[in-house]
Amino acid sequence: MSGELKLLFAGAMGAGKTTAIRAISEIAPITTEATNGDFTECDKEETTVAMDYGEITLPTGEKLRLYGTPGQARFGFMWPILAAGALGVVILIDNSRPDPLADLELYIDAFRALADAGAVIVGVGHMESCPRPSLEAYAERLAALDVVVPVMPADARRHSDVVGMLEILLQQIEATWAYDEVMGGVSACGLMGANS
Ligand SMILES: Nc1nc2c(ncn2[C@@H]2O[C@H](COP(=O)(O)OP(=O)(O)OP(=O)(O)O)[C@@H](O)[C@H]2O)c(=O)[nH]1
Ligand SMILES: [Mg+2]
Repeated sequence: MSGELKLLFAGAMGAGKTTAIRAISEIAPITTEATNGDFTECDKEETTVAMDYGEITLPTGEKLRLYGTPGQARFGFMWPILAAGALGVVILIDNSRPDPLADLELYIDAFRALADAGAVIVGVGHMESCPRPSLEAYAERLAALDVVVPVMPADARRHSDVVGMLEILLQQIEATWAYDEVMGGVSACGLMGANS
């Protein structure tokens, strides 16, 4: 196996990137939380200022490295740095934000090469309290952007939701990037059993 196996979590402030990595990491995640000075954007106490880092073991025994981006736009310069060498990106959307479809568009644009390669999954959170926009609206916006990637409801606090997204994303990568070669022929299936 050459190179590291790396996935990225991206999305707006408060979308749940740090929460998702915390929910599934087998090691104590490395976080870079600082006091949130931008309550207009999101009213939570802390925000990521550099990155999150966690790990999960694949059925092969290999480590899948999980990186979370800082959501604040002023740290946008970190996104391509963290995306370097990533196999794919989980884009998390907070459906309670003012314009979640605009958020979707922003992050698809930011990770356009991976989206074009089908190496993206979109997870929509806070749907229990904010069911709109609907998943159909997301699918329509993705189609309008000429992007064919899965979109699903996902609560970043739930281990099964986050692992479920990773499984689908890895299968997607397998289908589009000759993932077998990258992974030494090992299927991503079986992740659901890990750390549950
Ligand atoms: N009710 C509800 N809360 C959620 C859901 N997903 C995430 N959360 C909560 O939303 C918050 C997300 O916070 P973080 O994980 O810090 O968000 P982040 O994306 O890392 O934010 P930044 O680092 O500031 O960019 C946490 O309080 C989660 O518990 C969901 O589907 N429903
Ligand atoms: Mg964070």
